[in-house]
Amino acid sequence: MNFSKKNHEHKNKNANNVSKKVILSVAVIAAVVFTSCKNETKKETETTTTEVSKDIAMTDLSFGVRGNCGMCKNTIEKAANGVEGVSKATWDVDKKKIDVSFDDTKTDAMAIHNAIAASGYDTEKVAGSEEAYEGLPGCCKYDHEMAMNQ
Ligand SMILES: [Cu+2]
Repeated sequence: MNFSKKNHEHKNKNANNVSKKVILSVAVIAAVVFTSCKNETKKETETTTTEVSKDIAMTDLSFGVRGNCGMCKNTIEKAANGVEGVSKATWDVDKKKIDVSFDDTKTDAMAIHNAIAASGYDTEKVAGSEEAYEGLPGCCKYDHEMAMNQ
């Protein structure tokens, strides 16, 4: 009788250990699942953000901008990219032309023309700032008669 009771207690203790292990495993799995869910949620948020920015209607525009060289390209593109809402600006040194993409809820074509002109460069609509032109390196002092959109 005594022996049998002791054996029974021993069994109970084993059962307790087993359930503790099970609980611990479940907790670990839950933590892993929770962590990966968190990561997935974060990824989904990022994806959504990308989709939203794709959904925003981007306006593509090309117009003439005078300039000579790679340094001009840097200055012109930096000026255009500095306008809030502009996502892409590529000036072509041979064609004397810039391609820009911008969010037309944030800016417009004239703001981009003005920003480029302020950096010293003539666009087909706005003459470049003379003061900024004076500050350009010698190689960048382009001819104001230069044909644009070549
Ligand atoms: Cu230049």
